[in-house]
Amino acid sequence: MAFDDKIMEKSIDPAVHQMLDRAEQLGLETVWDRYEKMLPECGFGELGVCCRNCNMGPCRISPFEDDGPQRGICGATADIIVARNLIRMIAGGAAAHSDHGRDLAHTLLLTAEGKSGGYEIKDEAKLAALAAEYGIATDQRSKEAIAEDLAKAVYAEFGKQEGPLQFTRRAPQKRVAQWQKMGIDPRGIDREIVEIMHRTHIGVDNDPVNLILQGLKASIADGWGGSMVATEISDVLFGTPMPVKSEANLGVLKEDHVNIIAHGHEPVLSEMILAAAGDPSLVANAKAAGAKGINVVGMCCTGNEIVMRHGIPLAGNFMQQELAIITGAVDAMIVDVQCIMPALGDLCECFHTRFISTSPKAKFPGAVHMQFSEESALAIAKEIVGSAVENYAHRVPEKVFIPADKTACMVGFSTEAILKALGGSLDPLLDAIKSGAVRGIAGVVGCNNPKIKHDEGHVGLVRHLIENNVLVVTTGCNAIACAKVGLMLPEAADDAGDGLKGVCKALGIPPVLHMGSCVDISRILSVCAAVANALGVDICDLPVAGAAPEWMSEKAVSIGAYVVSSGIFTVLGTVPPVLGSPVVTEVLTQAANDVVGAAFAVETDPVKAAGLMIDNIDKKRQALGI
Ligand code: XCC
Ligand code: SF4
Repeated sequence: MAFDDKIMEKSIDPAVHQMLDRAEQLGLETVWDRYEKMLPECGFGELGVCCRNCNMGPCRISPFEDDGPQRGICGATADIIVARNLIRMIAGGAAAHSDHGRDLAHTLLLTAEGKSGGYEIKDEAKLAALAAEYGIATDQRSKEAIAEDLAKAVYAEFGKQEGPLQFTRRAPQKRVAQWQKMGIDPRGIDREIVEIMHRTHIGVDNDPVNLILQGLKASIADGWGGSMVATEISDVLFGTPMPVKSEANLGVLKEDHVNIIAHGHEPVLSEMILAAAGDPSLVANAKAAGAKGINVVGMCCTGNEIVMRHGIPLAGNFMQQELAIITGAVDAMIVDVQCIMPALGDLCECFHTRFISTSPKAKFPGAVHMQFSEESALAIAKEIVGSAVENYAHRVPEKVFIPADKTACMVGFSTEAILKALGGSLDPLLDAIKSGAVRGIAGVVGCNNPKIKHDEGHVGLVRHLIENNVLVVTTGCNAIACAKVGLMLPEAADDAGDGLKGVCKALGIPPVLHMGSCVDISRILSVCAAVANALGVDICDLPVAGAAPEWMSEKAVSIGAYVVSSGIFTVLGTVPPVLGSPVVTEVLTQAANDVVGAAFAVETDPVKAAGLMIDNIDKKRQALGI
């Protein structure tokens, strides 16, 4: 189906085209409309040169050297203001990921103490491995006793005053030594975030380089701290993902079922929603109401968490959350935290959809708040699902329009699953890299952003990489974009270059491996560390690269910072608000190489961005002599 250019240019996804057309017919506003109304966006903001850190201001620095203020009222230059703003974004992102990790640690502790309402320890092997990493005795001890010690140990990582963070020691020795030399080996997770807030208060740290170093330090505490805790403890509680088949895109909604979308981030909620949706009495209620059953689907990173562990279908990525409501077929949109648009409330009022918030940390206009608590998790989840079932009767059939589009995918490539696919050791992968069949590995991650044609940045970049024999690992909204276009099927190997194609066919894996939600970028770090350790080199020596083609969130800024801090060259597809500072721009794109062995590049054209990544991979191959 073809629509007018105004619709076609917004996304590459046919489901999105149909839903935007539908929105237009119904006179409904979406994120794309609000983006257009916002244009031109604030030029000072784009450059990062406005400051509101004290009430002498707000101040903004003129981009023209001979016209307008060159200093804030306190005397801060553009370099200082840009650096402060940037690391405050890192603080926001690191806080979000880490608070997610903290919630998992809390749930593990409650579960170990027998106080949680429905959780169990599902992966004892992982529990034992993590206990060993923390030096916790496992011999002759119950899993609850081990889990209690582990939960307390990881819980303590957040409030620690002195380092190191245990998981940072997964990094190669050389990497840790470099962090120590640069003073960016994090102490406690919370401590580094708090120190950003302190240093960026008026009149504290006014050296742009010193500010950025603290930003890197806090970001490492996210990637190798809070995010890694979130991933590892989720695996202990809910199981380590293994390959599983599923489907992606709005076509996973079912006209004849109660449709529940779990949207947000933390599996603590979504796992229980799933459990509740299987409750025979709720299913019976759904049937009594005339539905064939209860259909739970996921959105954004919550979607990634439950597709990886249970094969629950993915309804879509960030830019599709409003479109899902506009199908008129969603009986409940259940959310927890992060990436949930406050616009959903008004939109749900145009349909029968019940918008249910659950976290004490995240309330929304127009939402019904049904507060979730780990202590009575299953009972509350049943109430929430019950409310969705009850709402099915209010669905207006004339308002239902579900696009048919959905694509099969194979997901669930945790580090453990990748090792298993390789036959238990990294060697086949290392051999394929050495022989050149696999040129290198790229981590492609991150959000959607209306500044970029939806999913084009993601898919264009990933396709170019696999055509050039670069194996892609992905998380977040990029993963969902790839799933929707069929890149996560073993058959997609046919779209890859000959070398990668051969390797994928031999192993029966897709050329694009879904490694999970955004906190699961920590899985990518763990794989990189394992490969570097196996080769006896640092991560910055590996033929790997990272990209966030359509990033928008503060979390993505923290991710970019820790990926670069880990030694991985990273290309950003939307321009970060730093160009107002020559110093900050230079540090991020050049000087970072001397500090952490990697730097950022900005490239909005996806094919050119892939080209930069391939160049970097080739350079590393050459240096390794392979
Ligand atoms: Fe959010 Fe995690 Fe970005 Fe997607 S990729 S828009 S952060 S859901 Ni994390
Ligand atoms: Fe202006 Fe300085 Fe206050 Fe920022 S901290 S608002 S630059 S006076």
